[in-house]
Amino acid sequence: MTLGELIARRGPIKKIGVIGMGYVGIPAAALFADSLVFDQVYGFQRDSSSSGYKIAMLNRGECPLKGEEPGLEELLKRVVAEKKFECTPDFSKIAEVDAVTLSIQTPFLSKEDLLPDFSALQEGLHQVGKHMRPGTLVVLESTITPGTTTGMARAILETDSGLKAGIDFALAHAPERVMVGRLLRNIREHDRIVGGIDGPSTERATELYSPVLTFGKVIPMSATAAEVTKTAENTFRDLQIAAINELALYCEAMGINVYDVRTGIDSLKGEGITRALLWPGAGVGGHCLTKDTYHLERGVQVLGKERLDYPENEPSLYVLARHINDFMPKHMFRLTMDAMRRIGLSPRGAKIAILGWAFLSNSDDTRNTPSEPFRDLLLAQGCQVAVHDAYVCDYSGLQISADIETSVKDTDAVIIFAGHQQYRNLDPARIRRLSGREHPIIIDGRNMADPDLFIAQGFVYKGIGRGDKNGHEIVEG
Ligand code: SAJ
Repeated sequence: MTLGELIARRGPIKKIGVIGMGYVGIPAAALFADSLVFDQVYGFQRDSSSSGYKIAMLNRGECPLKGEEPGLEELLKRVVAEKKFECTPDFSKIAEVDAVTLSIQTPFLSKEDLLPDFSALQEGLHQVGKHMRPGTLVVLESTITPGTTTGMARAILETDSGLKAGIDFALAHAPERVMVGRLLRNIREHDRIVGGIDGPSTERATELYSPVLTFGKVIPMSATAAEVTKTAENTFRDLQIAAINELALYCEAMGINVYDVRTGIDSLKGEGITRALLWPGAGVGGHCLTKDTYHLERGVQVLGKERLDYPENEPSLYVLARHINDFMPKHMFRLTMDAMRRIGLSPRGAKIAILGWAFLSNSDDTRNTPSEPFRDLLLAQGCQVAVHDAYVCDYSGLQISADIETSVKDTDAVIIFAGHQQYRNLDPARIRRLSGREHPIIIDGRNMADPDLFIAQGFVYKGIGRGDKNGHEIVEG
């Protein structure tokens, strides 16, 4: 019997399992459960010390995710009340489902070697292999190195189940594309990349995801193409940011304003001739853009090393882009040191206020924040550092103030690192008074300050891409 016949004998997908009750799995399970097409959804969650609490919470219809997720808690309450969704640590129930998805995080073991930690995902795959029945559809939603679905995942599932992918069960990759704060909307409205290891797998996965899409549509392709799509969509965003960051560095060196140049370039409109200009800044954080380039790079090494034709002795453009973005906090540090030299201030003992610890504007998300390497460079010079961020409550071992005036009081330099809205209208005269300095320093990493207003108040100003202002005369009192 072919896989197609096995699936036809099993009939339409009615019972679904979602493994991993995190910011991807919970909304996915709730939306499957809310669909009239499906009868029952199990949310599988390990009863671990760190996450086991979610099981009881979810079964009460409560959402364990922090931060606002419009509509999610009401949706959970409804599907729990209708008994269409149940969270359970009993993975043997995988034997009951027609389709099971794995939404398990794949962090990097360490920033240095950039190797992904697939251990949690592998544990989930072992559970599926152990319990799944013939004819089941298995879908990986986690961000994975290209080659993982047809490689490691397939191997674990086949070994543990004794079944063969593409013959006894369907296997696909459908990468998540959700952003916190808009989880439900993203799943419903974004197009869904669905990549099976073969035609029947792609078709079965399309049957699973189509009912939850509203504006979005399914884009079918191979599993490996789906893995490359996900990692490359973030690689390209990182590349676009690196491109404008490099232009900002050039403009500083040439004494011009990168934002004038950006406006000029962006004026080139019309089909096919526009340019993808993003915004220069103090650095790139988060857990998507800082990692997915390295997933893609490893994928091409795993899948295409012998066949890859590439300019000899040239580094990957994408990895170079990563290095440029990771250089920006160091550039912010050099701008700070330059400003100190202008007023003969020694870094040792200098008091610095970093405004913004989150990696994203108006967010509390601190994952891989570029503020941290900047802070470390200052500490290595003997600076005293205070951190302000009204969105971030705690960060291991760091004192964070939510009050700007406290943060900038009696400081030599104010460094804008995040583009939080409240940093857009800082009052130069007030900041100067609070600093108690004749010539306080301001380093603008997110184009939040008007250089002329601060310079007029006697500040030493430096801004990313502001080659037109960074060498300004210092205005005496
Ligand atoms: N950044 C810049 N300049 C820019 C844009 C961003 O320096 O022009 C910096 C931000 O300050 C931040 C980092 O890059 O430190 C990442 O910003 P981001 O807007 O890309 O936010 P992320 O990391 O949350 O990216 C997510 C990704 N979504 C998924 O992986 C599902 C990404 O694909 C989305 O494009 C992005 O959200 C988005 O557009 O919101």
